[in-house]
Amino acid sequence: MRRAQFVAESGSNGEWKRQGNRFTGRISRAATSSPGEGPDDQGRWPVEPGRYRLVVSLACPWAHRAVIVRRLLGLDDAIGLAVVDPIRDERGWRFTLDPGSRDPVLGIEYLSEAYRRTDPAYDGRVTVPAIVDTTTGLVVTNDYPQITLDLSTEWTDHHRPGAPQLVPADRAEMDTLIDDIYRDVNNGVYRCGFATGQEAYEAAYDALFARLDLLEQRLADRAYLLGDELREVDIRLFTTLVRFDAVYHGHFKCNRNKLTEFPNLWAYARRLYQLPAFGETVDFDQIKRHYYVTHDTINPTGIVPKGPDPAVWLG
Ligand SMILES: N[C@@H](CCC(=O)N[C@@H](CS)C(=O)NCC(=O)O)C(=O)O
Repeated sequence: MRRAQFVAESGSNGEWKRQGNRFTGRISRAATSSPGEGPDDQGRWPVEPGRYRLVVSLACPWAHRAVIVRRLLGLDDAIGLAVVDPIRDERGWRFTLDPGSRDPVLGIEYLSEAYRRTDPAYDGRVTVPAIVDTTTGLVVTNDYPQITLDLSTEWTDHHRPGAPQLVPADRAEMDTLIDDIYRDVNNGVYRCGFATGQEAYEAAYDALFARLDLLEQRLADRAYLLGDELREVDIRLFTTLVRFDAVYHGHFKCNRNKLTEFPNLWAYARRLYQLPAFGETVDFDQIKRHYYVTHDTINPTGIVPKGPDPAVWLG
């Protein structure tokens, strides 16, 4: 068995098993604590515009979801955004894009400082996205699947007029699709890329392309995955699709097809890209540098490929 990128998350057959999310606080309209207070006895923090900071890397597909949802819902003024350098050093995600290399609101140089303040014993990977409380400096949540759902359902009082309803009243169909896309596509590309056994890689690859084939068929007669309306699940698929040809096809060996070779998926992804909340939040330079430079077991030279030409997204 070869050396894994993340040894603690590798199974005995070389399959990749993502760590769980350590902080699962919720910012909720049902919180019983008053403004300025900490979480209530059920771990719910009060909804308060201006209080919380969403920490992201623009490279990261899980964080990118939250960036898009915040923008679509018009929560830009209600929830601050902190963007880390796409390249971590030995202490992890750092605020080197900010003046003085510190987040101007949280006053920290590394995201790990907030994690450690919240749980001094934490020894897992320090991950984005995370929401940090600016009054205490504590991490409220790094539970990325819940973060975007809560922006839709708990922050409605602060949405812009006409904001899309990303979470439908009846969630059953969307939740099934979200699970399938997470397993086979969002996390599937990582299971290809981080596999250290041939069989584990091939199983992930087969599941990934079988799912993309189904999604390609699904999009033959509809604008969005669930019909005529843009939903949360579209955002979740988009953040993987937009990275596909630039990173996953080569770096993670997801190379049966390029995205541009799936007519319906490609048209769909480009249509989304042309909406400002999507296209204006995509940073191909940060995306490519993050993956190709930081995964040194997969790409030991750290060379970042020049292509593909991002202009294809505008056609
Ligand atoms: N929280 C999840 C997903 C979020 C995630 O993986 N974020 C990546 C960036 S795309 C990250 O922060 N990685 C930090 C690291 O690997 O040390 C996890 O723990 O795997």
